[in-house]
Amino acid sequence: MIDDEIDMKEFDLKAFLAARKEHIDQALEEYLPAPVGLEKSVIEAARYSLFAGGKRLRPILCIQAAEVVGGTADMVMPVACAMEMIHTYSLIHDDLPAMDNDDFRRGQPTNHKVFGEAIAILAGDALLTEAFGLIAATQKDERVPPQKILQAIGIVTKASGYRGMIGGQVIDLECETREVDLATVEYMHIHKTGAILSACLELGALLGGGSTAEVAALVKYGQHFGLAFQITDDLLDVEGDAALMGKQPGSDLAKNKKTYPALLGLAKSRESAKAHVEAALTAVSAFEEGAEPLRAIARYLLVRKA
Ligand code: GRG
Repeated sequence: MIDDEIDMKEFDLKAFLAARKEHIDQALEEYLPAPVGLEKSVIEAARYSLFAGGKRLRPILCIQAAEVVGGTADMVMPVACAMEMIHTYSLIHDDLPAMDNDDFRRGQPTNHKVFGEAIAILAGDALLTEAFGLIAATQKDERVPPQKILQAIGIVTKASGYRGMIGGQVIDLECETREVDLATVEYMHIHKTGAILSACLELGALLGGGSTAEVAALVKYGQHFGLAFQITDDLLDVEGDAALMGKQPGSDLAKNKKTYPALLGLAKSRESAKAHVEAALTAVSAFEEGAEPLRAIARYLLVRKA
């Protein structure tokens, strides 16, 4: 049992994240079919990106939110993995020539570089579609009421569609060719990156059986976490290490991306990331020791190298 391996008194975040990642990888392996049949190329392409070394941050946050309100990892594992599949689809499509046109991600050639554009588009589409099937399959778990599964589908749709990630991506692409203010950049970050992260916490808390107040507290944590995550991502693109990130820094500047460092400078961006991490910690202060992993993950944003 993963939970038995966690010593909350001497919390070792690295070991905790590694154990969680392994658990999630096993579940994803179970949910994704082996590449066989005439359609095997698209499954191979989806698996290539899904198992390319992602940190599994989104499913980990979903599981932590469930546990902190008294639920269990297995109750939310299908939904947690569905969110990782949606995240993976967004990265495959984001790297396409029509979008950011990136050749490398996580130190490996991007999906379209290996499988071609058409299969990469279809692999992303397949991951998004199958994610919803996986959420619907949660109905087999009698601890999760069907009403909550319907609510979860609404949350995922809002966070991943034009009211969330896709909306943010459109703003990101369209802002490359015009000047924008900090409020617009913040709005873009909240939608492009924050919506999915925050939805992971909401889904975990909801399906894990949290009260309305508990769900609201975890959503607040997710919103601040999302902003801190994206600001630190912007900072890494300026001052990160290529070997640790698996891609060259400086791509935001080269593409005229509107980022926190571009608008605020490095020092103020770091201050802003710190303020959002502190606000995320405040949001979960009522949870006491059970929220220690969430606290440690939020603090880690300020020192992350990838
Ligand atoms: C194409 C529909 C569509 C959306 C794209 C999220 C997104 C919108 C694009 C990703 C581009 C990007 C680099 C955004 C910055 C934040 C981010 C999502 C970074 C990658 O997330 P990590 O660090 O990735 O959690 P790993 O590799 O660990 O899975």
